[in-house]
Amino acid sequence: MCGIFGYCNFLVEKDRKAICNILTTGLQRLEYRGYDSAGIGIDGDKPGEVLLFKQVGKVAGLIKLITESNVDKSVSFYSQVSIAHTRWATHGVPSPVNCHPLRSDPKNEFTVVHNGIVTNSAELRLVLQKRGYKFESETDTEAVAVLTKFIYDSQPDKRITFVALVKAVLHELEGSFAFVFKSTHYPNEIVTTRRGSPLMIGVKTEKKLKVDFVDVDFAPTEETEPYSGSNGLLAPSAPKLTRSQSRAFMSEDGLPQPIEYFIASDASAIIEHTKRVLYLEDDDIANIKEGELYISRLRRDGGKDVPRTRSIETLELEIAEIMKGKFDHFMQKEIYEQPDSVVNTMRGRVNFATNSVKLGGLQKYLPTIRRGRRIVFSACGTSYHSCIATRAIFEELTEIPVSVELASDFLDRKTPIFRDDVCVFVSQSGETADTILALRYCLERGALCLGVVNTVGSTISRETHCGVHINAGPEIGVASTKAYTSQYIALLMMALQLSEDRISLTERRNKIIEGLRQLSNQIKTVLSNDNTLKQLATGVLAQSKSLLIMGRGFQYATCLEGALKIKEISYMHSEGILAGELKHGPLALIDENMPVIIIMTRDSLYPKVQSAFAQITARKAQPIIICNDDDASIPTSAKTIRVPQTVDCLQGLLNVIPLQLLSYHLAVRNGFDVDFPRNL
Ligand code: UD2
Ligand code: GLU
Ligand code: MG
Repeated sequence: MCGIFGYCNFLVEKDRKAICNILTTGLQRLEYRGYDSAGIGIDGDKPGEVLLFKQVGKVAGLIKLITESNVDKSVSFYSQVSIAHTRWATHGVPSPVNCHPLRSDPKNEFTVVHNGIVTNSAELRLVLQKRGYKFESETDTEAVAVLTKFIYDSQPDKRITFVALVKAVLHELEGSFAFVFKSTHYPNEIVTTRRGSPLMIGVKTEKKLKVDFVDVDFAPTEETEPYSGSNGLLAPSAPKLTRSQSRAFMSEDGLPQPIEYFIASDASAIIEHTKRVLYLEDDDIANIKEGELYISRLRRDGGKDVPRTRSIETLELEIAEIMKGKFDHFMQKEIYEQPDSVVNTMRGRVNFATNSVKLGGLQKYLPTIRRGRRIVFSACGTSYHSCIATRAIFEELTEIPVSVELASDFLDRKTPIFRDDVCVFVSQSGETADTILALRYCLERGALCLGVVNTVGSTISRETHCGVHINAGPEIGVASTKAYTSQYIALLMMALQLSEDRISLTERRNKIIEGLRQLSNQIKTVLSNDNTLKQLATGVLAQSKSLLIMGRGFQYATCLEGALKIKEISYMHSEGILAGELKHGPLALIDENMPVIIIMTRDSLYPKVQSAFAQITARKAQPIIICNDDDASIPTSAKTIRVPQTVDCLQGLLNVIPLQLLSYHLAVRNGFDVDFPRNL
């Protein structure tokens, strides 16, 4: 999820100081993505020696560590490969040992940097530990480094190529990742690969490249695919070498030419060195060796519809443009990341084949939680809304009473808390002051305390007895968007797992899990209607001073969260109103001038929301309706925001997205800095 950078030079002289500089500058270009620690791996003075520098905190701290170390910075290298990483921890707290590069053993035979999550790392770790391999970190990544060494060690003649070795490793891995591998057994050689996480290679030469693409080796023979199936781990065999020559890097006269390569997860780290960049596809394996770049495929068929060349493109972007991709603001980028972030939250946890959910962090505590006499959620702001959103499904699935508390109010009231209470603390950063105080209050009273946080190693993550990391990736925009949908899913997964022993609810659970499976694609559909929202923001709503958002049941939380986003980002007055409460006051606000959004997606409360709709239209309001895309009962004259239908308890995940987008467009239209709202 965070930053990868690698540097290879061939026949270009660089001293160690310059190399470290290139690496740390590369990392600094990736800093905007958010991270908790940083590290580099470079060649030592003796052949076969690799030096690692790792530091928690900012890259500046890493630079200090390198500067103050007594390694000789003046040593020159004509050819070398080095790797660097900024980490956003998912497996193991931010600490120097958990920092990347991770290594296979104390001699640094294999060192790896990794973005993403390897979901079967616990199993791999067990297998490897049984074979006597030692682990020093808590990361998923270390299992990959050690596995590489294990496969290498089990080659009788050690003649396996680096590429074949990495292929063998990849066949054992599940999850989403980008890797760069370095090894003392393969000096001046690097292997890099990706599956579901971006990776690109910049090329810098004096002379023009011969062609502007690299051929991909589709490995027509058995030889580069040593294992079939995933139990290959137990029976590795030595593959022979095959490799296609890449035309791009040959010099005209056939002599080797000086060249530098920059590997990165993001073009912003490459652009200052070269504008010539090649993007890797999923399951591409790139190998840089003796100044040449080879690309091959993990599987023999190479994958359906995968092009047979990778073109070397010329980037004409400014760094600022790259950082936000095609987006103008981080908030917008993060809204658009949701099809991926929701999958990352479920990765390795929801098993769609068996319709089951397993949150590793809660496993041991399930009986205690089930025995609890009530569940108390405490949170602030958006996190509080994720609790409101999932409260009903929690109660339905677990049959345990649930209360939801604003952390500050919870403390003000000095609420009674007992030993058999289960208290859940939800916070994106894990550092929300009021939520931490509420947590400590409950700890003192002996309750079981659970955290639901995005930041591994944060105060709430550390001080709770157990919990769930939502793995949504760093959130840079100050307004929380993707963290909301991921918290929502994390809480829902918790409810699903807690109810796994209730046979009578099997069908309900299966429907929800099926809904989760379709979620990512449905979010894409919602996002594709962004233009409607932009039109609303620049059209009917442009001059509004106020906006009411109403709905009920599962959608009440959506109303509150939508209204919060609008207040927070576009500084417009907005209120979320429970439609059932209309006649007890809020109806007085309604007339033809009051802008209203009403959430009318289909669920069991649909008739009741229709009656609220009738009440407000009777007072001449002209509400904008959030409804399902196939709902024909909506008056044709009404303005609608259409969303796909899903299971009732998941519908809020889709319905909130138009409101996130709307608040974004309203803010942009009013000329506000979306990423730095004025109150924060
Ligand atoms: C965990 C581990 C991972 C690996 C994997 C094996 C971490 C961050 N993840 O991923 O290293 O061993 O299991 O399957 O190390 N926790 C709290 N409070 C919170 C959030 C989490 O105490 O607010 C605890 C949780 O109970 C667990 C650990 O932190 O013990 C990791 O939680 P997770 O959600 O990352 O767990 P999982 O299984 O996805
Ligand atoms: N899962 C890896 C870790 O926790 C990599 C995280 C990242 O993408 O930075 O160390
Ligand atoms: Mg803990």
